[in-house]
Amino acid sequence: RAVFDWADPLDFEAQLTEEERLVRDTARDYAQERLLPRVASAYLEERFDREIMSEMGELGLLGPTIPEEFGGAGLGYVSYGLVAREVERVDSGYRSAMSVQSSLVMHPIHAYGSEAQKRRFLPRLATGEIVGCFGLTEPDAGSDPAGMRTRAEKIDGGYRLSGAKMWITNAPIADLAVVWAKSAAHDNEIRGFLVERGMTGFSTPKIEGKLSLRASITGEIVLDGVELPEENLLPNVSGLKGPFGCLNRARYGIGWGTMGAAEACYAAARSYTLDRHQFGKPLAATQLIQKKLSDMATEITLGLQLALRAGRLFDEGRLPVETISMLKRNNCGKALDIARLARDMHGGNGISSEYPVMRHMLNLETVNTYEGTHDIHALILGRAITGHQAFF
Ligand code: TGC
Ligand code: FAD
Repeated sequence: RAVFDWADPLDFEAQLTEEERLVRDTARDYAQERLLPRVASAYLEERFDREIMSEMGELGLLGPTIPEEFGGAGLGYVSYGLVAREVERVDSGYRSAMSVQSSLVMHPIHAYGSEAQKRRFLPRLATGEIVGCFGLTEPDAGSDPAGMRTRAEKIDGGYRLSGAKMWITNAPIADLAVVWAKSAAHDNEIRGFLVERGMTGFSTPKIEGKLSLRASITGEIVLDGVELPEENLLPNVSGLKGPFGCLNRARYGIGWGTMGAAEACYAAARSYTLDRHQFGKPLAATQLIQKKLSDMATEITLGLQLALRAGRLFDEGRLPVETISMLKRNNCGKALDIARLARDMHGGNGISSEYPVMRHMLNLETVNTYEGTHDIHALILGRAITGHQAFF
């Protein structure tokens, strides 16, 4: 009879193409050899090493779906997902840095930017020479971005931006910020603006004291009457569909990434409970522990199939955005449950930074919240299922 593989019960591996396996292996080798050794101290010291962006850029892990003529790798969305899974197997914060640059900065410039903007920014973002961030959330507008207060007013030759963005990944180290603002010159529609480091009135104070995602750097964006030229407006999109088009891609990547974090927790819990003896036998030889491992294995196996199917549909241009909500919501929620179980199964050792489980658990609290909270995605799905919106 066929042999059961505890790490791959449905032979996920066989469903990948040769190219996808190659991309996955590159990302896995990098993550395990270069990211894993630095993550525990980075987390404890609340530190993000800037050179990670250049290292990822060198390997083609930034903007992997962007066409090669703009410095990307021209890969499909399954490859992008596989990269997210390998990076988040180490830490959600590192995947965050990668997905903001790829989906939230390079994608809007590629999809909505002018030819000049694409040529000027994309190749340097792809190599990690410059770092970008994405400013949508504000102190008083999170789940409801339509309530944003940031404004753009028309001035001679360009725009003046005023407002503030909150909880922005990579902001303190960003050379470039994609900022969404209501533009008076465009009927108060939401428009995207490229704000560059050095522009007067633009600052990005770091948010200190996070108890989650500590190996990722987060900040505010302060826009104190920042004046920018007409050529820094993203010309080809207007309205909330602009930022949502970027979020679709980042949410999709999170659906994959969280499975990497869950797999790391599952593997750690299996190995720990096989080694650890209590009451004269391995913890793994008890019924309760086996039930927990079985639940983890089942949810990861299902979650990966969901991600892979979504990726195939994405590459065919047939992935509904509501299915992305299902993927993001399910896989984040399940990964968080798995991390909490794994933390518990490690007993007292589970709270130590020597084991990865509590770090993953704390990270996943953020991942469950950003890019649309768990409940917001239930409402997006609920609207699609019933035809009734229940946000307000
Ligand atoms: P609604 O009326 O639903 O839509 C307004 C317009 O947008 C269009 N649209 C979409 N377009 C593309 N993709 C999607 N997923 C879209 N969803 C909606 C829609 O067709 C409409 O277009 P038009 O032309 O008719 O005007 O808007 P609403 O205001 O009712 O939205 C409600 C809701 C809850 C769905 C939405 O606001 C939402 O998703 N809220 C969550 C906010 C969120 O996800 N924020 C994320 C901030 S960025 C972040 O967290 C980065 S973390 C990065 C990291 O570190 O990894
Ligand atoms: P709220 O919107 O105030 O939600 C609070 C609670 O109310 C949640 O449980 C929510 O589900 C619930 N709720 C809200 N509305 C409803 C409703 N209608 N019905 C029922 N329940 C509801 N944003 C960016 O723009 N760029 C970034 O790079 C970025 N990076 C981030 C990094 C980190 C570490 C964190 C923590 C956040 C980041 N965010 C970023 C912001 C993130 O997207 C928001 O935190 C998220 O969208 C939720 O918004 P909020 O925090 O204002 O919570």
